[in-house]
Amino acid sequence: MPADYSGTWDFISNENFEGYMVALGIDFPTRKIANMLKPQKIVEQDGDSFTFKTLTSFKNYTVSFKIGEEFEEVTKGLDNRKCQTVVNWDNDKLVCVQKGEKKNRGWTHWIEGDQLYLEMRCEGQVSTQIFKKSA
Ligand code: VL7
Repeated sequence: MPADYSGTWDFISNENFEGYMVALGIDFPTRKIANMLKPQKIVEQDGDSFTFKTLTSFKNYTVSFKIGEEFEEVTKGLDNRKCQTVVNWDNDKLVCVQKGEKKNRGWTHWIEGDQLYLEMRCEGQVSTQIFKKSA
């Protein structure tokens, strides 16, 4: 049985989101707003098929994928780049590689207790967000 990510997860904390956004070339006013946000993650999981919704009062972002199947991701409303994206299991972690203009871009999700972790990587920057399972 793979890990179960499904559910609603509420933001707890952010580390170096600023550095990650700078690496993505996000402009200063947008970063100022984005740094204030407390995103909610809504995850739908059906076997190896996933939908991740990131919801905020400013912008929303949704991505759907199947484990091991590369697809074209357009980060619409974020940095608006095209990536060749693939997500794989690493034991119970979900490891995403976003091939494109930016080097070393991707993210990893894992669960510890009732907390959902997200590490986002771009160029040399690493940002970690923590979420708590919604009541
Ligand atoms: C997606 C934002 C910064 C633009 C707005 C910030 C609002 C909320 O990679 C992500 O999620 C994955 C893993 O859960 C699934 O897609 C995080 C948000 C990253 C990057 C760009 C700042 C403007 C963000 C929609």
